[in-house]
Amino acid sequence: MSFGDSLRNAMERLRNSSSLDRETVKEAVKEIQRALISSDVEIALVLKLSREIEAAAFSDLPEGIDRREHVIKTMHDRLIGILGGHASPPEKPKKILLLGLNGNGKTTSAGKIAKWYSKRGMKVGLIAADVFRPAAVEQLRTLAERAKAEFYGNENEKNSAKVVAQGLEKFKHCDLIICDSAGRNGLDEELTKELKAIDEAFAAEEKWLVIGADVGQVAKKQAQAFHDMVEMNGVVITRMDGSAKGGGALVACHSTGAKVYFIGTGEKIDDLQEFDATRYLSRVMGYGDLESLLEKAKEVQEEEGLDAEEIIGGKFSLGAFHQQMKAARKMGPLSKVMDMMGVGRQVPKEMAEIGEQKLDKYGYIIDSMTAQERKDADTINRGRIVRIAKGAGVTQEEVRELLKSYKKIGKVFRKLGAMDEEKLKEGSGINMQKLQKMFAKKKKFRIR
Ligand SMILES: Nc1nc2c(ncn2[C@@H]2O[C@H](COP(=O)(O)OP(=O)(O)OP(=O)(O)O)[C@@H](O)[C@H]2O)c(=O)[nH]1
Ligand SMILES: [Mg+2]
Repeated sequence: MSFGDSLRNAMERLRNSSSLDRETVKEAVKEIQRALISSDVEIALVLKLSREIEAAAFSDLPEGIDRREHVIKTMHDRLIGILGGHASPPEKPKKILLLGLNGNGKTTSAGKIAKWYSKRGMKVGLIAADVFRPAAVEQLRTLAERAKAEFYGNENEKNSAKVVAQGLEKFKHCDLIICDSAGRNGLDEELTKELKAIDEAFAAEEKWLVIGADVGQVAKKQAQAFHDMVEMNGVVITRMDGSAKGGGALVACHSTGAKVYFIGTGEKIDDLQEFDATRYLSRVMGYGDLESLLEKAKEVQEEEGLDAEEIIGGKFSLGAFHQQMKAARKMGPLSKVMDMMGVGRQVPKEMAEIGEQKLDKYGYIIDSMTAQERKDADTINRGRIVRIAKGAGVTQEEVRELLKSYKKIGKVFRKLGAMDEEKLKEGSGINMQKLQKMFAKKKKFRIR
């Protein structure tokens, strides 16, 4: 069972039990322990958390406070606590040094962070201080272009501290300078020496460790070592989009006192989000992350001139379906969007992974329909399918496939209770307010 599933089970066990006896609390605590341990959280911390929850469960409560809610709230708050709460990234940092072991995502994150700040109006310069891997300079140069940031690298210089000094000289006019350093397989003497030299030359106030969500048990050791080496004070956790949920890495980094500012959620330059433990918890537990989704929708809206309501709200007709699929793809793979809505698991795989080409075809098919057909898919009979297929230049099978997909997605939303059968027929299916209400309902027992 996954990290999130176990946590959700524990919460629901408490919520649904007829009486809140010692046995129920113990079972729920056990479930939480399993979730944390399987996510590589240190045993000592897990035990401390368990004791706190059990103590809260059977302490004397002031009158008027419901014991069940009190336990659930304690559990939720303690989990948020060990995950690190929320720390907004510094608003106007001057220099950021990125550190980490091989392949954890430093260079990719350097590009993402550059774009994040340049979108917020800062002039950003990127320095490639990785003189260790020949391709590293080129990798960062390409990313800098995408991030609309300036770039400095020097393939002929093998002393990384010198490259840093040259970069600093070149970027005097920049608001923010980000320095990408080289990784090594292990925390050896060579790496320590090099990073200390870079640190001295760069003299950044922000030193961020970049660490993959999938590093497992060694997260604690790595975080501590980098902390001791250069007093790193910030963290970026990458590969949060993978199967590892990063619980161990989060807890480990938080325990060094460094703040987790960002999480990487994919390989693309826009796949970077501010970290917020409450949202994170809600998402891994499968309750969705509507706030992140709305933020994404807003960005797409601004960049592409699309209507946010159309993207995740609006009428659920075939026309809107196509719009939504198109817009959703701009926000990332549909599977990820669905995850953020908390319905990831319920969406058929073939739908979640729908490709660009197929989406284009769907567009032609929908264009060949009459307004009435677009509004009410039930009116599309065999004869109409033949006509639509001809008009769109596709096979009848493809038209049927689109109709099937549309119905399946409709079912998912219906199941969520975000819309009812009658409303669906009227074509006023999912709307944002309803979705929000639904999330509010789910949030209720989280007691914020
Ligand atoms: N899925 C996913 N992949 C990522 C993420 N961040 C980085 N990657 C991938 O991880 C791999 C390594 O990323 P790099 O940025 O080159 O890592 P690095 O730490 O600079 O590596 P070295 O310079 O060799 O030490 C690349 O294939 C990236 O595309 C993320 O958030 N999600
Ligand atoms: Mg690199």
